Amino acid sequence: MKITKGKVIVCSPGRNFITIKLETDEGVYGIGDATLNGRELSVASYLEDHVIPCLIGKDPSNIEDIWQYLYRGAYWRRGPVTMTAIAAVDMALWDIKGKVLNTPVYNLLGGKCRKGVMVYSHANGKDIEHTLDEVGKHLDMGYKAVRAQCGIPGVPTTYGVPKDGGKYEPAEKGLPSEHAWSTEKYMRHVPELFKRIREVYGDEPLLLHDCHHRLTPIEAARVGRDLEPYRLFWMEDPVPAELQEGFRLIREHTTTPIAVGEVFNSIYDAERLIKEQLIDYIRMTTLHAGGISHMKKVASFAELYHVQTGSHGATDLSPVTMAAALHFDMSITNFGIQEHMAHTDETDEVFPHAYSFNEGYFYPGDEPGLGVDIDEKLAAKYPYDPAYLPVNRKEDGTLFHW
Ligand code: EZ4
Ligand code: CO
Repeated sequence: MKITKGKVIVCSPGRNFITIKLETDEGVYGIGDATLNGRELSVASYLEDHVIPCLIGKDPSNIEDIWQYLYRGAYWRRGPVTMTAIAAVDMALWDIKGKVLNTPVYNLLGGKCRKGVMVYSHANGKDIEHTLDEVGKHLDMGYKAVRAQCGIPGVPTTYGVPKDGGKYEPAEKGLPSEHAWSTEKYMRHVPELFKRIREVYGDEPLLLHDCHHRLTPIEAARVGRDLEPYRLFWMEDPVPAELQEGFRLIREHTTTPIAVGEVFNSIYDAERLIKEQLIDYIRMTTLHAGGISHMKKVASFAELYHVQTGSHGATDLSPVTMAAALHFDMSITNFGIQEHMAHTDETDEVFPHAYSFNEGYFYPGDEPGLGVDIDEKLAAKYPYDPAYLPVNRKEDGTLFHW
């Protein structure tokens, strides 16, 4: 069997997505997600100009060999663009293998470890009352776990909170807009949010919160400690994680579980965090961290150190990634939870998929391969529409982490 053709499909059904489609001489094709929010076209070029030409004529059965060819063979290792491009190819190859063997990808990864994949959704509100309503709506929809984010009094824009009251979407059209931030105001406000959620909805719902890399270790230690009475499932991205050692200080001060990893792209980004048991959940995804093949290694390594997975699943990860993540989540023993942010109807129409939601759990479906496709004709109706994540400044104008 040989790869005969590869193409990159750029579309924007509600937001921008990059998709690779690999075709073979036996008529079977596979698809993979290559979306890197705000840097989409760089991955498209990486694939079109440098990866696809090397794949033509290769046997798509040899997934690990192709992975190594693209990783070691490029000489330049790691980095979000490279690892997203490799991931896209990897997903497409697993999709092809499943279709050829007429079995869902989770079967190829060792089979099902559980009945379904527990997901958490997002409740975002402009203030505490609004967030309380949103938490209630998601619990009514059947979600067992909800991430709560809330506008902060005196701060005009906050991560996770839509400006216009519509659905929250991290990328905004046009060039990057500027947001403002006050750590002091945030730290005063966030414990009140979770106090109120527990008062209204009781102890049972699993509650999560994303600090979005905005704190220092000692600030994160304080937030973790202040939130202990409300028993969070996790505190996400407490600090920027370039300095893995920074997590030790947080760990020494709080029992609030810690999750990190959505911007990681290699097992080496998490090596110390996992080995020294400085985190509880590793949030790397099949999309930005080298595909299913690399994530299997991350999960196996994490398993040794009591670390569970908590795969990133925001709207900038296409339904192709959602499918890949669900097959992967089903197949590993140390799965923790999967993020889920609903795509727009336009996105779901462009990417027909077998996965489904019921009472807080997602199911990958039993179609051969990943069980997701792209409707290329429909995709062509939604051309690329430049959009960027915002940048963030402190109140005095200092450029800060978004
Ligand atoms: O800001 O995916 O947990 N989810 C997140 C996301 C990220 C976006 C960045 O592209 O933090 O909303
Ligand atoms: Co996050």
